[in-house]
Amino acid sequence: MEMRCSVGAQVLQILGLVLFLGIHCCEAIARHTFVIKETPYTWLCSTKSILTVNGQFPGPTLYAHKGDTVTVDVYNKANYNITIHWHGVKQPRNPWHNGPEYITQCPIKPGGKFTQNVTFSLEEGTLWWHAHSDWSRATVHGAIIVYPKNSTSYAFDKPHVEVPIVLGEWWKQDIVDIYDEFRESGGDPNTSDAYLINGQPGDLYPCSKQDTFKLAVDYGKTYLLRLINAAMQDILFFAIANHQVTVVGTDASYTKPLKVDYIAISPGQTIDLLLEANQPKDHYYMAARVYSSAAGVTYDNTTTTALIQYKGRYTPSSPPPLPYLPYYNDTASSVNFTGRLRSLARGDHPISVPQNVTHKFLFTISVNTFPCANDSCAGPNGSRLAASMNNVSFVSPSIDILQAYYHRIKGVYGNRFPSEPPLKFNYTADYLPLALETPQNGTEVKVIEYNSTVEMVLQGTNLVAGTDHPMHLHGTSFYVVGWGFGNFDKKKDPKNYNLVDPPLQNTIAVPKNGWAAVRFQAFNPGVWFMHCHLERHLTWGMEMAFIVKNGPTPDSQILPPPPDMPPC
Ligand SMILES: *[C@@H]1O[C@H](CO)[C@@H](O)[C@H](O)[C@H]1NC(C)=O
Ligand SMILES: *[C@@H]1O[C@H](CO)[C@@H](O)[C@H](O)[C@H]1NC(C)=O
Ligand SMILES: *[C@@H]1O[C@H](CO)[C@@H](O)[C@H](O)[C@H]1NC(C)=O
Ligand SMILES: *[C@@H]1O[C@H](CO)[C@@H](O)[C@H](O)[C@H]1NC(C)=O
Ligand SMILES: *[C@@H]1O[C@H](CO)[C@@H](O)[C@H](O)[C@H]1NC(C)=O
Ligand SMILES: *[C@@H]1O[C@H](CO)[C@@H](O)[C@H](O)[C@H]1NC(C)=O
Ligand SMILES: *[C@@H]1O[C@H](CO)[C@@H](O)[C@H](O)[C@H]1NC(C)=O
Ligand SMILES: *[C@@H]1O[C@H](CO)[C@@H](O)[C@H](O)[C@H]1NC(C)=O
Ligand SMILES: *[C@@H]1O[C@H](CO)[C@@H](O)[C@H](O)[C@H]1NC(C)=O
Ligand SMILES: *[C@@H]1O[C@H](CO)[C@@H](O)[C@H](O)[C@H]1NC(C)=O
Ligand SMILES: *[C@@H]1O[C@H](CO)[C@@H](O)[C@H](O)[C@H]1NC(C)=O
Ligand SMILES: *[C@@H]1O[C@H](CO)[C@@H](O)[C@H](O)[C@H]1NC(C)=O
Ligand SMILES: [Cu+2]
Repeated sequence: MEMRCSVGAQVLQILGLVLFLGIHCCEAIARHTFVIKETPYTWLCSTKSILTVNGQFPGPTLYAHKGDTVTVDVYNKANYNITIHWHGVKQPRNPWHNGPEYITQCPIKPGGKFTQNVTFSLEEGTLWWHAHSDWSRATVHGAIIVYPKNSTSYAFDKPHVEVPIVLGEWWKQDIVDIYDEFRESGGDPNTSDAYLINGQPGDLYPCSKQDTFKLAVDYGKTYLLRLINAAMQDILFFAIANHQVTVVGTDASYTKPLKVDYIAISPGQTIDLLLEANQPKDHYYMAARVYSSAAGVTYDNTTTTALIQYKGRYTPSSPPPLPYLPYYNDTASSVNFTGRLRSLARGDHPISVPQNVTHKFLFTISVNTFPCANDSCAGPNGSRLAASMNNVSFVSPSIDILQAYYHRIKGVYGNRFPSEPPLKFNYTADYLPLALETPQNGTEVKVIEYNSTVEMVLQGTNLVAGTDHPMHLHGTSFYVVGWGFGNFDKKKDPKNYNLVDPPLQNTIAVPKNGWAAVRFQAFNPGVWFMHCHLERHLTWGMEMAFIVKNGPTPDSQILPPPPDMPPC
C-alpha cells in the first residue's frame, strides 16, 4: 500500500528516503494504479526509451502490513505484451494473480488491463514486484515492503529510517534488441553496461555524478536497508566502506542477526540489513559488483556506487573510501555468506521445518546446447545455447498452464516431469562427454497432492559451463536445509541437514558445481513456477512448474478464475 504521510515524510521520499514515522502518520491505500508505458531516460551519456510503471524507474514501492490484500489495476499502455509478478508473495489459493506469462496467465496485450490482488499472508520484510514476460523486468520492477501487523513488533530494535536499495542492471541499447539478438544468434546475450543502485550507476561511470543515490545519516543512529537484487544476469557482492552491516532478514523472513563485512545477493533475493552510523563523520561509498563463477563467460565487471553521507560539519575525504568487495569469481566468499544465514526461529517468530518428507526429488540444473545447422549459431562450436532441469528444456506453451489445468484443456502441458535425473553421470566432473549436452524440449510439470511435504535437491552440473544458479519458487518459500559442492550423496548428506533453524527463502543460489536441498509443505493449491532467476537461463529453458492439487476443504482449494483474465 502506498502511505499518505506528513509533508516532511514526502519531502524525504523525494530524496529516495522513506522516513519511518510510525503508523499513526499514515493512511494506507489498498488500491493502486500501475500504468506500463514507454518513458525516455538519459544515462551513461545516451538517451533511450524504457518501459516503466507510472513513469518511474525503479517503479513505485508498495507498502503493506502482514495479512493485507492490496489491489493493483495494471494498465498496459506500451507496445509489448506484459505481465506483473509479485515476487515472494504466496498469493494463497490465488495463482491467477501470480503473473508469470503462459504459466498462470496470458499476457496483458497492448491497450489491455488486468486487476491483480496481492495477498500477503506469512511474509514480513522486503519483497519486490517485476514484469514476468520476455525481458521487460529489466526496467519494470519495484520494492514491496511488508510491515509487521503491529508496527512496533519488528524482530529487532526499530531503526531510525528505512531505505529500499534496489540493485539493477543497465544496457545502453534497447533491452528488446538485446533479447531478440541473443535468441536469434543462439549465443550469449551482450553484457550490460552498468549496475545501478536505486536507478543510478554512481560516480565510477561517466555522466552520472550529480544523480548518484545519497543517504544522509546522523551519527549514532541505525538505518534499515532493504536490499533487492533486481539485476538480470548476476549475483552481486555488496558492501559499505568502513562499516559492518547486520543481516536481519531475507526474502521477507527474519534471520538470526549476522554481522558481516560484505553480502552476496542473488537476483530475486532480498536482504534486510541494519547499518549503524558509528564511524567518523565522512562520506563513504556503498558499492556492488558482480559475482560470476562460470569459466569463460564474459560479464559486466563495472562497479555501481551510492553514498552514505554523515550529517554535520567536516571536510569529506576525496574521493570517498570504497569498500572491499570479494573478487569477481570468489565462490568461497559467496557461499561463506549465503551458507551462514539462519532463520531467527524464536518464540515470537517460530518456524516449521518439514521433518517427515512425502516426496523426494532430485533435479539437475544445466546449461546445454542444441546442434545448429552447419554449426552456424553463436554458441560454443557453432551450437545454440539452451538450459534445462532434469534434462527437460522448458518450452513455453501458447496458453497458460493454469487455465489448461483448471479447464482440463488437453495438449498444453504434460505431467511427466522426472523425479530423478533421467541420465545419471558425474554431474560435476571436470570433463563431460559432449553428447550429454543436448536436452529434450518439453512442457512438463510435477503434480503433487495438497499438503505433501517435499524435499527437492537442486543439483548443478558442469555441462557447458558450471556456474551458480539462483533458483526461485513461486507460491511458497522453502527451507534451505543443506548445500554442498560436488554431487549430492543421498546417504551421507542428509545426515548434515539443518532441520533446526534453516533459512526460509524463495530464491537460493545453488553453488557452482554443487547442490542445495530445500524442503517445503505444499499448502498452497495452484500452478507454481520454479526457475533460474538469471534471465538468460530462464529464456533458455531452466524451469518447470509444480501443480499442487486441491485439498479436501473449501479453504484448501483454488479460487475461481477472476472474470478479467487476459485472453490469449
Ligand atoms: C502493539 O504495540 C503496542 C506498543 O508496543 C503494544 O502496547 C500492543 O500490545 C501491541 N499490540 C499487539 C496486538 O500486539
Ligand atoms: C552487441 O554487441 C556487439 C559487439 O559489441 C554489437 O555489435 C551489437 O550491436 C550489440 N547488440 C545490440 C543489440 O546492441
Ligand atoms: C573489465 O573488463 C575490461 C574489458 O573486458 C578490461 O579491460 C578491464 O581491465 C576489466 N576491469 C577490471 C577491474 O577487471
Ligand atoms: C579467478 O580469476 C582469476 C583471474 O582470472 C584466476 O587467476 C583464478 O584462478 C580464478 N579463481 C577461481 C576460483 O576460479
Ligand atoms: C567465512 O568468513 C568468516 C568471516 O570472515 C571467517 O571467519 C570464516 O573462516 C569463513 N569461513 C570459511 C569456511 O571460509
Ligand atoms: C514423522 O514420522 C514419525 C514416524 O513415522 C512420526 O512418529 C512423527 O510423528 C512424524 N512427525 C511429524 C511432524 O509428522
Ligand atoms: C548448410 O550448408 C550447405 C552447404 O554449404 C548449404 O547448402 C545449406 O543451405 C546450409 N544450410 C543452412 C541451414 O544454412
Ligand atoms: C566426479 O568428478 C569430480 C571432478 O572431476 C571428481 O573429483 C570425482 O572424483 C568424480 N566422482 C566420481 C564418482 O567419479
Ligand atoms: C528444441 O527447441 C529449440 C528452440 O526452440 C530448437 O532449436 C531445437 O532444435 C529443439 N530441439 C529438439 C531436440 O527438438
Ligand atoms: C495441511 O497441513 C497443515 C499443517 O501441517 C494442517 O494444519 C492443515 O490442517 C492441513 N490441511 C488439510 C486440509 O489437511
Ligand atoms: C480482490 O480482493 C478484494 C478485497 O479483498 C476482494 O473484494 C475481491 O473479490 C478480490 N478479487 C478477486 C478477483 O479475487
Ligand atoms: C502477445 O500475446 C498474445 C496472446 O498470447 C499472442 O498471441 C501474441 O503473439 C503475443 N505477441 C507477441 C509480440 O509476443
Ligand atoms: Cu541459472
